[in-house]
Amino acid sequence: EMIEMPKNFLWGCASAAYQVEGAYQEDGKGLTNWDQFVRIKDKTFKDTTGDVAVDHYHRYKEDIALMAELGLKTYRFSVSWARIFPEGRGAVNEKGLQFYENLVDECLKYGIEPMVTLYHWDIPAALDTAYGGWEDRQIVDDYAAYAKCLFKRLGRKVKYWITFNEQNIFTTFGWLLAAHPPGKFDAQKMFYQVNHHVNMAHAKAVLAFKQIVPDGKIGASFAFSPSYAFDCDPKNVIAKINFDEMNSFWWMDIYAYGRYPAFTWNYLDKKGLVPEMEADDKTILLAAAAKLDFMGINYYQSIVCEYNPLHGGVDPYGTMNTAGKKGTTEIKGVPGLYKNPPNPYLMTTDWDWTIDASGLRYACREVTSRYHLPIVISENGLGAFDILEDGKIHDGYRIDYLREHVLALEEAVQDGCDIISYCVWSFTDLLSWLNGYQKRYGLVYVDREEPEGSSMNRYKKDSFYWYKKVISSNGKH
Ligand code: BGP
Repeated sequence: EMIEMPKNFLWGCASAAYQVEGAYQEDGKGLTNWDQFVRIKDKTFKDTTGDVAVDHYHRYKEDIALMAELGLKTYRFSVSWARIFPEGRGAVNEKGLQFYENLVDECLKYGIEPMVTLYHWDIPAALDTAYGGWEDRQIVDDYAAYAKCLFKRLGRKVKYWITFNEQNIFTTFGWLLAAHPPGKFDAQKMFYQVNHHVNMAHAKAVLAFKQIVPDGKIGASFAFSPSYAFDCDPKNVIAKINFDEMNSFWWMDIYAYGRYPAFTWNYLDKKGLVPEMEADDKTILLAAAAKLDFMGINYYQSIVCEYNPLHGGVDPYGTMNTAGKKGTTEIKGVPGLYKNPPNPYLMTTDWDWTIDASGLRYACREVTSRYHLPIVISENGLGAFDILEDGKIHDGYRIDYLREHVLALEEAVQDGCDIISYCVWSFTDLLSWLNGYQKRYGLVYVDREEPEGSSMNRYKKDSFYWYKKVISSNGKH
């Protein structure tokens, strides 16, 4: 049964700059890694870029008015670094700052709390050219300078901040799977070095934030896939804990504790993969962790873990399903540690993501008992092929998905978890990084086709009206 959520609970929706804004060359913005990557990659979705996206850059007023109609309490969006610093560092572009200040003001006008992500995967291309972006230690100070600039400009108006969106995903896809920029494959040593740079950038931003915006709240958003052992075979249970250490705690422990977990560190040490660190890095990481205000969790699915032999096991590099053809995902794993077979108990989306509302409750419980921090569910939603008919979108499947997840969240609150926000991914339809525009997540449909070219008209889906009732009843609906 649905319950009322705590007072002031932040019902929200989320987006990211590259996925919604468009206007990729306007008002002095520099090019980003994604502006370049979509042009060189041999894509499965041809001719798709975020050049125009869903034109949120020009239509933010219309979009925020719709958010107000929905009754939204918070809007989570990201800032494109290259709008603020077209060269990544050096001269500030006032027009870029002004755009985000306008966006923030527009939210505040309707009593919508802005929640700002500093980095949702688009790095100024100039920094890649100058020194290889995240691969070079210089990025740490450049990111910190960018973060400070935003804290100073918007810190009085914006209370909630997120340093990084899904560090685990952009580094894995960028340096191991060659699916995101810079498109490197199996670059393991660099992968861990890049992650250390991101950790230091995160830590320095958190420390600066506490100086500049002492009463604000800051966290990082992690793509957390809670895992289950395939069964009670002890080999599979060990596979589960191997998976957690390598894929979850390796990142979340840094945010919350400021140190790397022993198992992973040990494993990497044996393989010669531990990152280079500077003398006071450990102190900085510890200091930042002590100041973290919340753990951001993006939850889409749970994972199953099974024993994977060192020789003859499956590897991490199988086919991904980016076309929405069910059953085309290959089983992946790390030889000697774990593999991830499908879950026989769960249904999947067309992209083979498991649908598991209990997993959200499980994730909240696990984060609460390991880290004892407040939680922001910074993303959760269903990607589907939606059909626009006579101006309507009957997405009952999305309502079912969201209802079960909200219910699971309410159970987690009753279990004792301190959850302060829930953001549906996404508000409007937007660009899916690897799946183009056909995999839709929005509560609001965007017609990029009609009548000719792109009308960009917005249509409220059935799920919009459903979520509106959830918000107005504070979760009781
Ligand atoms: C998360 C990202 C989002 C969004 C979402 C849906 O990993 O933070 O930016 O894209 O996943 O994923 P996809 O678009 O691949 O279906």
